[in-house]
Amino acid sequence: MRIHLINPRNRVWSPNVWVPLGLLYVAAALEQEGHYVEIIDLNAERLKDIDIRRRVESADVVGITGMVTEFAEVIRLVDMVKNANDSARVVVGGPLATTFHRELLEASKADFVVVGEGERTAVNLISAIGQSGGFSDIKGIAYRNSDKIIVAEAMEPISDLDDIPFPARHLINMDRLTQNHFRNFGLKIKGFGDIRSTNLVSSRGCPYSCTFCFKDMWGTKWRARSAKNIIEEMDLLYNEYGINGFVFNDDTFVLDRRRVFELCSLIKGKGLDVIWYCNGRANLMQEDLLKAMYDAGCRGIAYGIESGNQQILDSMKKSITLDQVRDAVRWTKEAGIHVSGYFMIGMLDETKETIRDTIAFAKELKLDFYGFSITTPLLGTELYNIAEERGLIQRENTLFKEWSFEVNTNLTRDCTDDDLVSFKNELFREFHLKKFGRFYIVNPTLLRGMTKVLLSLRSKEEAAEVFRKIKGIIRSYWHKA
Ligand code: B12
Ligand code: SF4
Repeated sequence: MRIHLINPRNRVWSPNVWVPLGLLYVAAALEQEGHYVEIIDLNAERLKDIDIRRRVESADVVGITGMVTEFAEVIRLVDMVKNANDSARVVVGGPLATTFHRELLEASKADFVVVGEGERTAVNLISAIGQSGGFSDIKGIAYRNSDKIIVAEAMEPISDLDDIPFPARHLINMDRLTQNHFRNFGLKIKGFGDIRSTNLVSSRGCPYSCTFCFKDMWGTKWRARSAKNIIEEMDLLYNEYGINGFVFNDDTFVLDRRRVFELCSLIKGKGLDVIWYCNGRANLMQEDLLKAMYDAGCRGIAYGIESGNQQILDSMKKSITLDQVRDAVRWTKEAGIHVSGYFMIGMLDETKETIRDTIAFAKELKLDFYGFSITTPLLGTELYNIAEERGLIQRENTLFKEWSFEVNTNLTRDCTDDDLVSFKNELFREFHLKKFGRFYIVNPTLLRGMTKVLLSLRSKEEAAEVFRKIKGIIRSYWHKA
């Protein structure tokens, strides 16, 4: 079968590029079964619609991935594919499909939706499509049967992640998708200069229960690749693609400290001259672990700190304390590792006072990089369910284009939408513009990136999205709380 997989274009204003790992894992599984697979990565290639149509004309099956923010774009792509090639079966997968499987089938001409983990389900589904039918036994899919939408039983998770082939990176132009992620926002850290970096994922799932987090994708059981399997992939990327920087996009990279220690000693043992970045978790960090990570090239750790108020942290079931955050940040800095912290404002039941606690805590921590978001309840999360019970959800979920920069649903006790935006702007000014302001004006990397973004705009809508983003940054200077 000829299978063409599409990664929709997202965040048109961002010069950052990420390898579409989900599609490449699915592609590798399909290639293993002898299928012909092509990747159409609209983030890297920025194709015009006419070229997309041409690229799907010869496909037997077209697969499309996406996140919740891409609902409208995925529907548009499904229709475009069907118009260009009405004999192709269209399958949508990824976090969007996992969240909105019914809505996608209702709103588009998609033939199938793959819910959850994709490798095995895609192989079974494509094989059934090739044999023209017999879909009722296939787990993990949703589809239309006459006027009814059938949602099959869930597919069991793959028990040993070492068994799945590495992402099919040979199908994409890795040069286009390799950049120095470490230089973002003008971070000038020794050793971050001459880096060609890429993203990878070493585990799936997370045992924690943060109420705002979408867990339907990977569930609560943590499944990890072995350290040996990860080093094999790093070695391949280092030797075949000249990659010397790695961004681990795992939700909980550090959950098993023995695995991290083993990976660190394998990196050193192999003599890989690399640096890497991962997500940490304040309650899981220890000084000896951080030292070993630094010795093996770890130069950045991101923490989801979320709030500076313990009651708010507890109410979101974050399972960390403010003191654990203080310790983790101090130890990480002492180990010589760059610390990023991500915060949320406008959580359920927040008040102006609790937001002020977050601002004060953020100041106290003196981080190297800060990220702030306005809380958005995501369909499929506990937070969304509580907000819905309380009658707080007002807007159509499928219309979300961009999260966390504006108020989608006000969950607070005493803040207006305008208050929240003002807080966000204040935080942006205080923690971002003051520190990185010059980066926005004179940085050649940014200028190059923005030129690339502007040259690649395909429509008035995309231009409007970039303009809205730039306007938002400029307004942040003046908009006071
Ligand atoms: C890295 C990352 C990003 C990166 C890059 C994304 C990328 N393409 O790599 C960036 C920074 C851009 C990003 C942005 C956002 N992200 Co994000 N991100 C992630 C993260 C941490 C890892 C993604 C990854 O590589 N996963 C590993 C691969 C293997 O998994 P996968 O892509 O899901 O693919 C598997 C299946 O989904 C399926 N599959 C996928 N596609 C297809 C297609 C077909 C045809 C088939 C059959 C199967 C299939 O098979 C794959 C293999 O099993 C995930 C969390 C996570 N652990 O997955 C969140 C996650 C995907 N992000 C999320 C969110 C909410 C966002 C934002 C909306 C956040 C925001 N505040 O703005 C934005 C949206 C941006 C936009 N405008 O569209 C949510 C998505 C929720 C949802 N229901 O859609 C997640 C799940 C985090 C969470 N737990 O809440 N993100
Ligand atoms: S926010 Fe992080 S720690 Fe919390 S449930 Fe989600 S992945 Fe796990």
